[in-house]
Amino acid sequence: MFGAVTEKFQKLFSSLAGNKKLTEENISDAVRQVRLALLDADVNYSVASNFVKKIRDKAVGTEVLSSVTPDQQFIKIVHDELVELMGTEEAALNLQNKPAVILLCGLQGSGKTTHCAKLAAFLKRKEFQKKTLLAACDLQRPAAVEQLKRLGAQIEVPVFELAGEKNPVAVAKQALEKARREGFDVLIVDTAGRLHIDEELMQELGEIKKVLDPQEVLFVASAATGQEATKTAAEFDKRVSITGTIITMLDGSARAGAAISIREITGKPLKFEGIGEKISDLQVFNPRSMADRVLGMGDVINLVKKAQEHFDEEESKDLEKKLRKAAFTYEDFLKQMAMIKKMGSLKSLFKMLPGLPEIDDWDTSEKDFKKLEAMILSMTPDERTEKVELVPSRRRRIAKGSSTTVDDVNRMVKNFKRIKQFFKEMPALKKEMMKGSGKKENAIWH
Ligand SMILES: Nc1nc2c(ncn2[C@@H]2O[C@H](COP(=O)(O)OP(=O)(O)OP(=O)(O)O)[C@@H](O)[C@H]2O)c(=O)[nH]1
Ligand SMILES: [Mg+2]
Repeated sequence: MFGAVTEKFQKLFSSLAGNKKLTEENISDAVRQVRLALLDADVNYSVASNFVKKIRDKAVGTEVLSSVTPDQQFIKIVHDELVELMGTEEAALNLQNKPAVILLCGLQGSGKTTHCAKLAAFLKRKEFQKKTLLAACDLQRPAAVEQLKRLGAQIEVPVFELAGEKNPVAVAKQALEKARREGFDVLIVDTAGRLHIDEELMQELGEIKKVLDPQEVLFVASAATGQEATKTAAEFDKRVSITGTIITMLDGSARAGAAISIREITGKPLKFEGIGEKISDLQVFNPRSMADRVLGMGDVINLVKKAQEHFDEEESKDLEKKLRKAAFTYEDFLKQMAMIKKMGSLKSLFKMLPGLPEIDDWDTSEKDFKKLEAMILSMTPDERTEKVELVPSRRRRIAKGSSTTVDDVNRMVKNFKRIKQFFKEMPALKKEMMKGSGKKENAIWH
């Protein structure tokens, strides 16, 4: 999915990769390219313009974490903004009525009938166990009622129809009465498709809505129609006030445009996505996962997120003070390693840290960390603060006290000295990196 736009983004980001920092200049180039990629993906023009304005503002004011590269930081900004654009959180269905009525509407062939059945099957699942009635209110197409009945039989959900009835409003009314009478939890109503917005059918939809007073009016949009779907969504919203969108056909060679723009244009959340023809091909729309897929960069985003989450700024500042006084102790070392351990893959992170070539062989596995902790706890206060030298006899004692070997202790001492050195050099290294960027120094390695 989203092959083209993902590829464009990847090219764009790799072109940024050589830069040491995000400058006004390389941002403006990258931002321009993001805009082109969005327009190419058939994202609505004003949505794309607003979007790039936001990422430009954000990127310019952002401190670059030195544990990640500028292009990664930029990807994270684009990702977060995409998530924001598509709604941040999963949107729940409103089923606060008995029966809760869900009305599906949309253009011809967008997937309404199929998604009535998919939703019914979804609500039938163990977690929800909703008793659903499907109503066949598409009387335009001769085969429509049969199609819904077939799908209903497949998932063992009853379908209400009125043979011979020509007026869908009458069918809707009676379906609701039946659902009330028989204690259904949910009534899902299929409606006729329209080739384009057409006055008569819109009016009919309005009347159906009036008799049903539904909790949800879901616009079914085929992702394959790109920006067109956005326009239609806005039109349906104006006429019948939708409560959300189901975006379908995301499994095809869809362009990302519809998925990206619909929420911004209608102000109504994307609720579900259809990802295939099978009944089970339905999932709750998740803005984060969609943004990951659009960018095709889940790994990098997680890495930056971890870097931001797990480095405690306060502790880092504290550490800086200590370093100034050259009082970096084994206890600080342990704390530092604990922080690093929380971040997961140390190797992948350190590979991206400029100026840190030789300490990528550290192992922060649970086992090694336990050893490290045991060794430091076996040291006397004077040893931990380097008031006394760790002569061989002391190293033997530490090894014995912590059930490790003298080799382990030697390795720990070596690593401690390396990281201490690294922190000492850090301010100079940072200054070098930040030269001319006009940015505040990063939060991680203060
Ligand atoms: N690949 C794919 N096909 C889908 C998806 N949803 C529906 N379809 C297929 O798209 C075709 C049209 O789906 P329908 O559910 O009949 O669409 P509709 O909106 O009810 O169409 P009308 O009633 O004619 O307006 C069917 O062949 C479905 O199997 C989807 O998410 N992915
Ligand atoms: Mg249909």
